[in-house]
Amino acid sequence: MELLSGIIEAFSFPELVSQNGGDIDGLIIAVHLLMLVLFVGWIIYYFAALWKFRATNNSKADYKGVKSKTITNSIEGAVIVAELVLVVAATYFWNFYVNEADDFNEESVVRVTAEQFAWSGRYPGADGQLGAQDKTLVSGTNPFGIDKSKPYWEDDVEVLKADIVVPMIKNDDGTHKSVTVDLTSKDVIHSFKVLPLRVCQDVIPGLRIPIHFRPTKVGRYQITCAQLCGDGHARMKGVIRVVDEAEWNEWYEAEQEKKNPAAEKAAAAVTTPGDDNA
Ligand SMILES: [Cu+2]
Repeated sequence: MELLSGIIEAFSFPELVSQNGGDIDGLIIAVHLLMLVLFVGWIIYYFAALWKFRATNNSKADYKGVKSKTITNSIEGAVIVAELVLVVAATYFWNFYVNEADDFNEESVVRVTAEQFAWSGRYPGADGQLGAQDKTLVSGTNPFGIDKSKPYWEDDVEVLKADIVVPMIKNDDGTHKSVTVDLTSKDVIHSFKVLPLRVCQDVIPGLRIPIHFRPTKVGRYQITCAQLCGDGHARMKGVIRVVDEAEWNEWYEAEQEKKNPAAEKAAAAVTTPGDDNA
């Protein structure tokens, strides 16, 4: 019984904590069903051919082969239909997945930087803008390769090789707000994979690749590197921590405070009278 439940678990989808992740599951199911149909079809064809061309019925081999075009045409037709089904099903499910991001805004973007062999995050500070990053500027004292000749970097919040924190915010209509993760790498190609969120995207040095998802459950989820990236690849695990809105605000403010206590106090002094009147 334990073995059976183990087998069922091994073939089941992992926990789903993303609003549109079900569409990815739908795509996986559609592809598997198509493969099942093809598998059964080819098995039937294989045994039919074995039977039709058996030695007792065709004692002398005919090296000219079959003259009729029926077989060739039906095989080509099967390949074209299978390809079409694949493209249509993939576009149908993927369309839902990629078209539903909220606009970029300061509360929902985190730049994730991969390196051999860890994940780090940066968040825009009070100005709502992320400073520029350039992998050629990476050094011992500038681990993100921040371009300090450009604006906006000073108040950015940084989490170096630690949990990537993202908010789970529920909209009034019951849907969840999307989180945009802007991916880049300092060294080689990695891949950002979080199974419960149903995201997997290659991370390429020199490029910024945004992905999005809508977390639906707070918790700690493992980030796996899904691209062989060096001898420490198997150890390249990270954690994405989904927190509720109150915890997110608390965490974000505390990180901003850590980063820039003076500016934070000045901002608080300006906003306090207005808050009191509200
Ligand atoms: Cu990696």
